Amino acid sequence: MATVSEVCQKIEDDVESMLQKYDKDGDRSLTRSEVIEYFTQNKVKNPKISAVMIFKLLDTDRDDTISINEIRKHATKLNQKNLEDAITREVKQFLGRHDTNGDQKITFDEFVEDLVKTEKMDKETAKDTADFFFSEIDTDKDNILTVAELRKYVGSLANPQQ
Ligand SMILES: [Ca+2]
Ligand SMILES: [Ca+2]
Ligand SMILES: [Ca+2]
Repeated sequence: MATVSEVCQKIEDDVESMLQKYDKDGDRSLTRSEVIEYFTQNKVKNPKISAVMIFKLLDTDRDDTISINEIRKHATKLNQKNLEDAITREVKQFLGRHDTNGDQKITFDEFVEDLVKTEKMDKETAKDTADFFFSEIDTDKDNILTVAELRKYVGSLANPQQ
């Protein structure tokens, strides 16, 4: 059972291993000739056609170069299922900790009360902490955290932009 950050690590590892394989000149992007060269060296049948397939799959902006972002997008897609599962688990854990009345929503007061009770915070610190969480997660600003908002938040942590 991988956590969200473990799945993210796996995605980054996949990106690195792909670069290690194909990226001859080390500029962290792949040209068609780099891919063809790799296939030729590894005795893949029809290296040119195989390269066409790879570019069709990965070169989404069709500039004939596979950028690191395009590689990452592809690796994310391959790990999508694990990522979704990890997000679901983490949202569930978060609800399990803070949703005291079990309605699948966390109100501001519920969150504050819970912090006071379980984290032994004083009321002021708890409010500040809750303020921080709600400013990050409560996108529609109704002072209630829903499952959808939590998923979006956990998912956004999972998409490192570089
Ligand atoms: Ca390169
Ligand atoms: Ca491209
Ligand atoms: Ca909300």
